[in-house]
Parts: sequence; structure tokens; C-alpha cells
Amino acid sequence: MRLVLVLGDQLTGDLSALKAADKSRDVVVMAEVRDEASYVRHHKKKIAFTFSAMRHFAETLRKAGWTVAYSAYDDPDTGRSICSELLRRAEEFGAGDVLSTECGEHRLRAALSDCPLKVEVLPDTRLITPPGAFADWASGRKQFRMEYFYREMRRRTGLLMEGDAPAGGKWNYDHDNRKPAKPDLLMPRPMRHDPDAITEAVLDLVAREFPDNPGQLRPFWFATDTAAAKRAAKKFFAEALPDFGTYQDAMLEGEPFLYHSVLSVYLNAGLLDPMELCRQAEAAWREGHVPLNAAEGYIRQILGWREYVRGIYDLEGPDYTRQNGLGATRDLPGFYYTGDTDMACMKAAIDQTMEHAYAHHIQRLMITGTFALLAGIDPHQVHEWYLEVYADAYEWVEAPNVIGMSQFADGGRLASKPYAASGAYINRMSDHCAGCAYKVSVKRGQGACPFNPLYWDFLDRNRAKLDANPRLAQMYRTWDRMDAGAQAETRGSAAAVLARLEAGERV
Ligand code: FAD
Ligand code: DLZ
Repeated sequence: MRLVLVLGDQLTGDLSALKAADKSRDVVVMAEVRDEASYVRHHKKKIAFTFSAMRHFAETLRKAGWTVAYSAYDDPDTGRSICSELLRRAEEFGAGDVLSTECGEHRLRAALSDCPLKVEVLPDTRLITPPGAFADWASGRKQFRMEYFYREMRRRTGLLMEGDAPAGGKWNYDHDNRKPAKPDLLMPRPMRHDPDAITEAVLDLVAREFPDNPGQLRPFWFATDTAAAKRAAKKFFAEALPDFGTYQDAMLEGEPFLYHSVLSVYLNAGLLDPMELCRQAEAAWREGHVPLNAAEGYIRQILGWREYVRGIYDLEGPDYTRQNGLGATRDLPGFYYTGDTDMACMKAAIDQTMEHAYAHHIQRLMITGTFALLAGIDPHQVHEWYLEVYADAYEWVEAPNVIGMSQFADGGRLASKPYAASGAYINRMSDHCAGCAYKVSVKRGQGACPFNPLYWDFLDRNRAKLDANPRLAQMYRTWDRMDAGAQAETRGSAAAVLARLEAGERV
């Protein structure tokens, strides 16, 4: 008999390790362990979701006839790490070999390869990209661009293809996807699931064991099994997908979810299948329920971005999270945990993150991400914050988004230019500025939106590293045309914001 390892983000019935195992002899090992629950200070909801989904999956496997050795976090016999649990179960069941599916994070891959047991690692077939295909695509390229990878994935899968051509004649409908949204009482909402007895027990455990971790534990409404996650997906496809593309980049005060799916938490844990979601989006378009820009926009996020960042993570290796191409060293401000800031956009993004363990892409990229970029925050600290606070955060998907896309810390391997923006962008895409203590129209000095002077100061400060970038040429020309007095005031204004950050004063 063998042990079959199933991790907290491998909760999929046809996981390669389960498919290769023999239900009548082998024993599934699942373990809630200290090392996984504390490699960063995870949001309370993230731990609760993971443990509850693991417990539900163990029940599903038992009902399907598997023997499951499940170790609960508060069981005194439970070991510290996945490896110590495998060793304990190997002794208990007299097993020598372990079947596993390749885990997502370099950290755990290394720990398992050091584990003194014979661990067979099978590819993770839940990914749409076949093993080795990303490395083949990337080989010989100095810079990677998602768009070209995505086109190859469209051809490979046939999704939204008409023969050899993209459906509708264009690969990408992003141009149609930049509209600001308006408040709407009928705006769709993600499905809320009442906690059952398993989840209630986990919520009590998390409250007891992780009282000082960030985030609010209750109310807890995530789905914790595949059937419920599929219901949430069905609601998204019916109600929100039609407007997903159009309002993808919008932000609204008091609307944390807009037309986003809020499915990444389920997808990344293995409760939903990425290819199945893409097929459902394509079917919704072919059946006339949603416009092409919505279906294409949604499919691009999963077939393009999600697969692309996984490829980058695997290729770049374990030191990726230590990259710091712009040499940023400032500490992450404390208000990233408290929301204690006068910037309305930052407060909205941080408060909802602490409440729901969720923020949508533009909030992560253009609000909390852009602020950290402009303020020169150490990218490793930024990376750890994102890994902690989002329920969907696993290093393989989080790190390329943070280190590469958001903080431009990988020297531009992933993104063609830094996602730097002034308050004008936030004002165009949201209604936050109207109620903000700062004035977005004031460029520097008293009352200026901090994003304004920080934006120019960021470009100025990093000129030696950025001004050869053709996509920034226009911005450097604008800065150079500013008279010396305005430049000095801008620098002074940015320095005052940065000094307040460093002194821990309210910004
Ligand atoms: P939707 O807007 O409904 O998008 C549909 C799906 O596309 C998502 O469910 C997700 O699976 C996928 N997707 C969209 N954008 C990306 C992307 N850039 N990379 C990978 N997948 C994508 N996503 C995570 O899953 N985990 C993370 O830890 C994470 N950290 C991020 C950090 C930063 C700084 C940024 C800019 C983005 C990050 N993302 C992360 C990507 C994206 O923001 C989230 O996937 C998305 O907000 C999840 O919400 P949703 O399910 O409502 O997504
Ligand atoms: C996120 C997480 C947490 C909080 N706890 C556990 C755990 O106790 N046991 C487990 O198997 N997995 C957990 N996970 C998910 C893992 O961290 C994830 O499987 C690895 O990071 C590999 O991607």
C-alpha cells in the first residue's frame, strides 16, 4: 500500500495522484499543519476556507470509498509539517512510498524532496498548459508577453476559435473593457453560503488558534465544496458575466465585487476546473447569452493570465520573490492592515480585503499595488502582504502578479512597463475621489492626492532604470517640460508624503 498526499489546494476528484492510486489499498493523507498555516500570517478567512474545504473533501473521498487519514490542526498527535505527517502515517500504516501531485509552491516542493520517504511526483493535470509547454514557448525570449502566449493557448485549446482565426476577428477585446461603472441597485452579488457544522467547527478553531492573524473571520460565506462552488459559478455566468468585460477595470465605493466572478478562491483550491469555466464562458457566448468582449475577457484571465503566471513562477524559481529591480527598501505602512488612511481608494480596498479576504484585480493592481510601487516599498514585504491577505493567494499565482506585474521588481520580464499611475486614473475608473479627504485635481502641495506627486517622483527617482522604456517616453517628455519650480515642488510634496509614511503618521 502507498500513501496518497492531498494538499489543501489539491481538492479535486480527478487529481493525478488520486487517479494513479488504488482506492482498495492506498491511504489518502490530508493534514492541517502548523508549517502550512503559518509560513505567512494568513487572513483568518483564508485558513478557515482551507481547513473547511479540506474537511469537506475528506468526507467526499470517504463516501467514495477511500480510506482517509486526516489530521486536524488541534489534534495533539498532528505533526508540524506535511513531511512529519507523512512519516507518522507511513509508520502507522506500514507504507514506504508516497504518491503526490506536484505542489504549487517551490517552498513545499523543496520540503517534500528533502522528506526521507520515496515520494513519486505526478504532473498537475488541472493546469491547461501541458508540462514543458511554457518553457518551450519561453525559451530564447528575453521578455515574456502574455498576449502572445495567450494566442498560442487559444490555438492549442480551440477556445473562441473559428478555424485558425480568433472568433470575431480579434484576439483581444480589452479596448471595449475600460468603462467606469455606475451604482446599480440590481448589481449581481456573489453567492453566499451558510456555514454548515463542519465550517462552524473550523471557525471556532481559527478564532481560538489564530486570534492575532489579520482579517475578519465572520461573517463567513465562502463555498467549501465543489457542489456549492459550482452553484456560485452558475450564478456568476447567469448574472455577472454579461457585464464582466465592460466593467472589468471599474471601481465603486461600497461595491467590492462589481461584475467579477469571485471564483479564484475555489479555482485555486481545486474545487473548480479552469478549462471547464472557460468552456462554460464560450458556450454562454455561442448561445447568445453574453457578448464576445465578456466571454473573451473572462477566458483571457484564466487561459491567458492564470496559465501564464504559473509558467513564469515555475521558470523563475525560488528566488523570484527576492527580486528587487528598482531597489525599493521602504517598509510596508501599517495601514495596509488597518485601513487607517485618508486616501479613500486605499481605505476601500484595504477595508474590504480585511473583511472579505478579497479585492478585485484593479484594486490589487492599481490601488494597493500602485501605491506601494510609487512609494518605493520593499517588494518582498509587498509580496508577503498579498500572500497573507487574499483567500486565493498561493505563491505560484500571487508572486508573478506582485513581483512582476505590480512592483516591476523583475526588471520587466513579465510586464512591458510599470503599472504606475497618478490620481487621474483612479478618478477616471472609480467614484472614490469624490468623497476623499484629498483633492485629485491638486497636483502637489497642500491637499494634493498623494498618488499625484508620488507618480512623478517615482518616474524621476527611477529615471536611470526606466527612461529607455519606449512606453514611458511620453511621460518623461511631460516631466521634462515642467518648469524647474513645479518639479521641485513635486519632489518636495512627494518627500513630505514619504516622510509621513516613514514616521508612521497618517497619510
Ligand atoms: P475575475 O476578475 O472574475 O477573473 C476571472 C479569473 O481569472 C479569476 O478567478 C482568476 O482565476 C483569473 N485571473 C484573473 N487575473 C489573473 C491574473 N492576473 N493572474 C492569475 N489569474 C488571474 N490571483 C490569484 O488567484 N491569487 C493571488 O494571490 C493573486 N494575487 C494578485 C496580486 C496582485 C498584485 C494582482 C495585480 C493580481 C493578483 N491576482 C491573484 C490576480 C487577480 O487579481 C485575481 O485572480 C482576481 O482578482 C480574483 O478575483 P475573481 O475570481 O473575482 O476574478
Ligand atoms: C493555505 C494552506 C493552509 C493555510 N493550510 C494548509 C494545511 O494545513 N495543509 C495543507 O495541506 N495545505 C494548506 N494550505 C495550502 C498549502 O499551503 C498549499 O497546498 C501549498 O502552499 C502548495 O501550493
